[in-house]
Amino acid sequence: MASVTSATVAIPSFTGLKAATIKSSATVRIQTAAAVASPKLSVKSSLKDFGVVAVAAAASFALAGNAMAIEILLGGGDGSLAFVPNEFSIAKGEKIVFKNNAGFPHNVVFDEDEIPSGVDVTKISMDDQDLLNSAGETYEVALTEPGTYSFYCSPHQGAGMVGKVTVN
Ligand SMILES: [Cu+2]
Repeated sequence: MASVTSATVAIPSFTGLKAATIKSSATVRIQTAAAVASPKLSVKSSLKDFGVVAVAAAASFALAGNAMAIEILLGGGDGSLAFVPNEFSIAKGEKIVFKNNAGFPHNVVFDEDEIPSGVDVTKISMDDQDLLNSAGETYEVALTEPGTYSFYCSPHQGAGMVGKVTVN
């Protein structure tokens, strides 16, 4: 306690300007950290909202029979832990509707190392902890950057529930 006090007193009297500079840069660092943290939180909550909207949107797709969407089943009819189909191509902007079919819970997480550069993996993936628990539940995403994307189901990645989509 005594040494801290003497140091605090000593620095400003030694070089007051330098101490002030250090102090202000420390403040800037804290503000930067807070600024980074809060958008991350809002991205997460907006993804949750998006999931709710996606379920409603998928229902109207089925009714309208919109050609600009592809449906990928989560879990095969034979009980396999797989995306069906697990490799496909789509036009950019075309919606992918992942639909819970069997063997759930499933989710859809893109591999950050196997997507086109510049694409934010958090904006196209479900949260790692988020799961589709009942039949017919959907997760919908549109990919706008051409390239190859790998994705997986986090509970079943080890069982080979992985897929690949090429966006043209
Ligand atoms: Cu799965």
